Amino acid sequence: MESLAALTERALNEVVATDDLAQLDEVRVRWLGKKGLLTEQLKALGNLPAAERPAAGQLINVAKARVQEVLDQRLASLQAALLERQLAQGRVDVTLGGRGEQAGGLHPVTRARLRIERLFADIGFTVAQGPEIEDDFHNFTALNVPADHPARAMHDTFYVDPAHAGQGALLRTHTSPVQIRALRAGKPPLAVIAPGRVYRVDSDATHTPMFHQVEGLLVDTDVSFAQLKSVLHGFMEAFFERDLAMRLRPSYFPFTEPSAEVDISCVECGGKGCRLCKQTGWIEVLGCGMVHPQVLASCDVDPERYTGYAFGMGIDRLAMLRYGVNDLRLFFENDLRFLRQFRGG
Ligand code: 2NL
Repeated sequence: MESLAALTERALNEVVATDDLAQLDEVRVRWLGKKGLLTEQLKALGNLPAAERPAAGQLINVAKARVQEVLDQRLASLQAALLERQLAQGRVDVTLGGRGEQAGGLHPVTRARLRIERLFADIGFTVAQGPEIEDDFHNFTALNVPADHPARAMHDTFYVDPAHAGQGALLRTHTSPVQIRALRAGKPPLAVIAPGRVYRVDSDATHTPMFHQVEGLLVDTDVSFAQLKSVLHGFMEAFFERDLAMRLRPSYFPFTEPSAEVDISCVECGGKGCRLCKQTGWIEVLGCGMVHPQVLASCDVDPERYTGYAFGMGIDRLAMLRYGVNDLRLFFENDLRFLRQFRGG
């Protein structure tokens, strides 16, 4: 009869000679399976005198463990090789064109942003961009937000190093720092809009920790609140492609004085009252005001000579209103059944 050592040798040779997972599994079953050749050895122990069984059984178990170990190693290396091959075959040519009806489209938030950019570019604004990781000066101090203002606290602002909340690098909470940079880098007259991602510690049915905002800033001599109101009204009617009523309510922002919140007549019911406008007939769409003299001074602009207006609005919200999306979270789930409805845009 073949010795245990010879059997083990044969099993190991078979394992090492396999070159795919199916073969390896056949080898495993042949040697270690329920009726495997090494397993059968254990069953044959009954033929031995009782005194010899424990020692002989232990040798067989050691042999089985050795074969199992080499088998596991082979399994790992065959799996790794298979993955390599699959990755090499699956390489995609990202330069290939789209395929007709399967082509993608722009995300509705992107569509809304591009629409806003185009409408303001049409009346002479330039589009500015800036870093999403900001410092305290550009995000808060230059905007006349005092050091003890609640917006700076941990519960509103994401700090890059949470162990030092309230100091150091932060994720911008609005796109105003882009305009601060633009104003400090250039000289009035200046008209910029700054669209982009902003971050706040806030997450529920109507707030996502990252959202999209666009802010506008115009600085020149003799800028009036009436100009601000007229530009915003023109923008809203162009964005929604319809006549709209607009009203301003007094409000407060540290960076503007006076400040106002702006409502438009409800885009769903036209002002009669519905669920969207909570029966008020009005929808709040933005905040605005005349740039605070302190903000101009922080940008080395003489507040005696220059005046300006500024405004800020949420792109996600405007996209919801324009495209009739009733749940903010749909914009962030990237469910293809939702996104495909915006194909071709
Ligand atoms: C809102 C309100 C607002 C501004 C943003 C601003 C920027 C500079 C100077 C002065 Cl550089 N103001 N931005 C002004 C008023 C309101 O946003 O509700 N945003 C979603």
